[in-house]
Amino acid sequence: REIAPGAVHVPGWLTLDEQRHLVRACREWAMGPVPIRHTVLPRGGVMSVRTVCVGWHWQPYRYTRVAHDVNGRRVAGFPGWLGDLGRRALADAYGAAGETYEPDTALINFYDDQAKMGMHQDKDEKSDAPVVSLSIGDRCLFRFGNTETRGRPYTDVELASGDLFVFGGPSRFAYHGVPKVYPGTGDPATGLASGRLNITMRVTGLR
Ligand code: MD3
Ligand code: FE
Repeated sequence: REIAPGAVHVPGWLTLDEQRHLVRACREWAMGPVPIRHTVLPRGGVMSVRTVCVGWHWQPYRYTRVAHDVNGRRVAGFPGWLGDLGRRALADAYGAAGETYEPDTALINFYDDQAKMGMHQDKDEKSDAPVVSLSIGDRCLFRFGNTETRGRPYTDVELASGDLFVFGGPSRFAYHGVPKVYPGTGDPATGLASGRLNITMRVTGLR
């Protein structure tokens, strides 16, 4: 379960009911006030995943309350129940130490059959608090690297629907990516007919 110091994988952590609830919430967030979209990078690249945020809006490479890059509207608030889920996730992955975790933003990524995410570090947060990741829908190949380079050494892990992953301590600033999703491997009973959903909770360190 601990694939590197501070990187803990808990397969099948979410119940089917929790997955259904999250899918329904993500579907509503995807429709506004700031609709889900392919993020455009500063040098013109377009990400293949589609992203919607709650709490704070991530635009490469900063967090704002208002989505200047989409429609100028304020993002939806970060719901209390999602923070509760994050604290429970931390407690279950690490044993105690979840009580004080106060995530204030969630990035929701939707992957269609072709979408992927290149190797990157998440360092736009001004906090070294852990990241909680929840996966729903199709399985994917997740690549967890090192803090020094985009390349080897890395560890490949399959992430499936309901899996929890927590990245803290020395793993918080490691390179990671999603080289591929496996189409048709999800359970439609989650409410997601196809594709993959990933929800990450973070502490921005902003106020
Ligand atoms: C390790 N998302 O949103 S989740 C991202 O599946 C992101 O959509 C991927 O990378 C996805 O930034 C991977 C696993 C993950 C998320 C954040 C991390 C691993 C992480 C932050 C630090 C270290
Ligand atoms: Fe990331």
